[in-house]
Amino acid sequence: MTIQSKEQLLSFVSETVKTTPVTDIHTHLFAESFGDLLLWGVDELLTYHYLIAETFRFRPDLSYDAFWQMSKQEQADLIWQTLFIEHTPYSEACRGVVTVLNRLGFDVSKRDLEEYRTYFRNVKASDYINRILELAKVKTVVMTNDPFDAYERGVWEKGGSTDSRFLAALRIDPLLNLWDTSWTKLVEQGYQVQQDLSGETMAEIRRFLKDWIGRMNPLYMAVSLPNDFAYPEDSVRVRIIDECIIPVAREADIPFAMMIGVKRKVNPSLKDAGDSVGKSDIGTVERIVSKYQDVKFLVTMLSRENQHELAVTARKNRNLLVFGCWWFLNNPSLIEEITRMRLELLGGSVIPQHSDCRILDQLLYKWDHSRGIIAKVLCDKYGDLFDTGWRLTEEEIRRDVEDLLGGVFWKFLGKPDPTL
Ligand code: RAT
Ligand code: ZN
Repeated sequence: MTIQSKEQLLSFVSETVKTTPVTDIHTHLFAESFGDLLLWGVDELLTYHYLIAETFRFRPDLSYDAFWQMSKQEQADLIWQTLFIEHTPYSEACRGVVTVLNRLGFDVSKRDLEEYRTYFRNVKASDYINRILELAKVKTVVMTNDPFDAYERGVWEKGGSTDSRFLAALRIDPLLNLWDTSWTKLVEQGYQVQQDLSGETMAEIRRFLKDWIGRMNPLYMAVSLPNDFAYPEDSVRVRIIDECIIPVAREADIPFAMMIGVKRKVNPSLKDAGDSVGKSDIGTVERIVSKYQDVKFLVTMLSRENQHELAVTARKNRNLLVFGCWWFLNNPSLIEEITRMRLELLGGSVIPQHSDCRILDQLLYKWDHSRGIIAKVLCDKYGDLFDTGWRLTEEEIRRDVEDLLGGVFWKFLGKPDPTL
């Protein structure tokens, strides 16, 4: 049906973005069969590493050791007191907790942490997974699966995920970023590799990757890379990319996802919260994606400064799909700016957002907040067309939104969306 008035257009777009089910292409969530790796509940929400970093800013006298020695509940109490009671929770990560509690039906004006805890003590994981995925309208979650993690390996040996809503991504950070310590872990898993990459090492790394691809059936292989990642370069990392990752990605026909721009451990005392951001050289992305045009690359970059040139690079290379507003970019002001710019340069050939959730409940806020912004940008773009006399049908808007919230990803993979 063709939409005739601007008012009708804007309300249809907002409603469609709000209700269209999402494929969340990068999270740190897990299916229930992964046991303790799946995090959920209010104490996990409050001890999210984004909030830990914010708490230390208001607690100059708190020693790092003292904090890490506390129980999870004590940490959560301190974070709640510091960020939600003694200050107003308007940072994006704090606001997220409030959005989640509100969406779960709590009266947030009471600020009663014990009431939230009581609720969570009485919920079963499987029911909660259903409730959150339904409320957040997330149909598929892509996990981050680490073959170097002994506990997780055990889960895969028992069959991995039996829940079709949770799909795998093979994460290989240690292989590319910490070879000096990770090569022995390959040896422990039965691969004949040498630290100096000699002998059968490259063939064995390929065998390792292919074995894990066979076990996990991942949608892509992924790595986070430092801001000074360079390509080409005379380094172990680049040799492994050229001789192992690229040929295996090509053969398995899965993309290589590069998440570029992290400065790991700028403050190691903060643990997971101690990583930072640095600007990267877009030339590195340009060179690798144009050298391997028959391989697919999913790329996100962490620095705001790299966003425009990344979108331009995607215009030149159809084997490059830009995704998400990652980590420190996952803030309303930046999501809006970046989404607007990407839609202007790339139309709908982009994945505007992923959640990066570490705690199941966060799906509620990460997607609610992002959907609102994506809708706003789309309303502007459709509105501009409307003003010229261009008319859209409801079906066309539904198609566009479904593409942005998952379709583009599945088409890029060359796989049917399993939920359709
Ligand atoms: O956003 C985060 O929670 C970060 O700590 C990282 O996990 C990042 O998203 C990554 O995937 O490396
Ligand atoms: Zn992540």
